[in-house]
Amino acid sequence: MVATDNVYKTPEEATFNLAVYLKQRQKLCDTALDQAIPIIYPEKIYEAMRYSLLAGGKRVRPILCLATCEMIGGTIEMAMPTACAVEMIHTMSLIHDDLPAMDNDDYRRGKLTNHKVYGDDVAILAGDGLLALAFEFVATQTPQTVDRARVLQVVARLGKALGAAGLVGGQVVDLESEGKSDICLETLNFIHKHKTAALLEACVVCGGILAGASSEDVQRLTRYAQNIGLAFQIIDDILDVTATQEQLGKTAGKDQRAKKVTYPSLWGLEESRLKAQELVKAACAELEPFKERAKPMVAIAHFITSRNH
Ligand code: GRG
Repeated sequence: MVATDNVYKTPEEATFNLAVYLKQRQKLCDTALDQAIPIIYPEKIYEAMRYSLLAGGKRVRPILCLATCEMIGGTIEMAMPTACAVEMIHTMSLIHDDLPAMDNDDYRRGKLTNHKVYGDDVAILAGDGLLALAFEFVATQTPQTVDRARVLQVVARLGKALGAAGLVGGQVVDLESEGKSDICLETLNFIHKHKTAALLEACVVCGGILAGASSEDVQRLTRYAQNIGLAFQIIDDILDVTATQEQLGKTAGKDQRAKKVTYPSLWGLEESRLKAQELVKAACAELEPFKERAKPMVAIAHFITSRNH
């Protein structure tokens, strides 16, 4: 008799356990990130880069990158350098976002922000160092078995997601909108599609490209990621109102104090939650053709709306 995967498992074991999955994947990512940046001369910059990178984020972005690569038929090894790169880029954007010239925050990931520990000058350079390393890492560490044309596409997609057409553009409109009470839904959507959703989209699509996703798959992955990206930000806005500093690891209630227009300020908390759930449902519908293989990606999408930090 040929045993299938589930023959000797209880019904609980046979169903996908997201908590266990996330914990395992976080550990894999943390180990790879730790090994990516050894401390050499000049020690201060490597220590500053490691301080924020290894401060213990949820690792949603690298986990999504690995999960997409596996769903399309690739391996963790193929996508790990890109997964590390997206976390380096994300951390870099957090370091710069927290600077006095930007959002001016004292806490991040439950610790003092990078500039509070190392000063503004080194914090800016730590971000720059992480950004440069991200691209070097994808180019030099992706296994040679992965087609170089795919690696080149990943580099191009990451660059686009970060620049003026992505995070940088979203941040500029966010800064311009500060203190204005007449920000409309279109502008709010522009900010978050660029500041938050663009990088999540790059994580998912790059994971797929490394595994050889077809153009139809890439379109599905793009729509999945855009939907979870916006849902992620809606929940981020809700948590700013409802969660504590201890839960968030950063200052809570900041949006209200800064009189920022947010999804809850436009729609209210309940309507915002419903919209986030609708976006997650639409995202999951895109994964139907991948059947059983989509289980982790579907569960991660639901985690985005059920998380409390
Ligand atoms: C990328 C070149 C370049 C510049 C950066 C500062 C800036 C330009 C953009 C700001 C981007 C930003 C901080 C967006 C917010 C995204 C967001 C919702 C962050 C919270 O992410 P979580 O909850 O955090 O995944 P953890 O700590 O768990 O990783």
